[in-house]
Amino acid sequence: MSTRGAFIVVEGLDRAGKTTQVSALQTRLENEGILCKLLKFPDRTTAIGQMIDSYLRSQSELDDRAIHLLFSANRWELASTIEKLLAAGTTVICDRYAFSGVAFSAAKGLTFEWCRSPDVSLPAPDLTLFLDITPEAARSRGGYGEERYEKEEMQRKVREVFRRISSELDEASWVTIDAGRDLDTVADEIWSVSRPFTKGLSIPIQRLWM
Ligand code: FDM
Repeated sequence: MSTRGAFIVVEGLDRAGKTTQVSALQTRLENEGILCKLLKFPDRTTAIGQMIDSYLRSQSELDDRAIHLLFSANRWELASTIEKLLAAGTTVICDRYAFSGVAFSAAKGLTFEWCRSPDVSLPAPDLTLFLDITPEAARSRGGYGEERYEKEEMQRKVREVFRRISSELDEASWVTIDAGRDLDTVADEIWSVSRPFTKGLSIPIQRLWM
């Protein structure tokens, strides 16, 4: 098999600096001349994404399972794009993915197994960077925003589910980064962990939770 691009997912708690770090990683890749594409979930631009956006901004109400399935459908509508990019040798960086799906819905009380099922067989990340921050550090960064899940109690529960996901995954593909440190230190660690993956991979694209 010829070399393909790597699929790198960045997950994290609110206030962990995820958006900043994802764009710093993209800049470093581009500076190295590595072809890369940045994606973000939820992708609020699609028809499904607009329903998700309205729910997150509390402009509509949806059953917990219905919104969970919409988040998953939003990934499925981009799954073939991700596969094509990887096959063409592009490194795909993704701001949130299926792990957020499980973490937020399980934090609301849905079972872990039920939450995973609609995402089974999506393209699996080769590397997931989990930007971890304590609720106390998040508070010291100015607290949370206005959207539905941006509340301290919810973030605590989400963090617990992320920890469970981390304990059940292969250590090589899931790396927890202490995002409570200064931005440059975190960016350097993200780069040193990601760099080996950017040289291209010769293994087939893996499938989630199979
Ligand atoms: N979120 C995100 C979910 O609940 N499920 C998912 O599958 C995904 C991808 O949506 F609170 C939540 C996480 C977050 C919100 O995220 C929107 P951004 O990164 O703030 O746009």
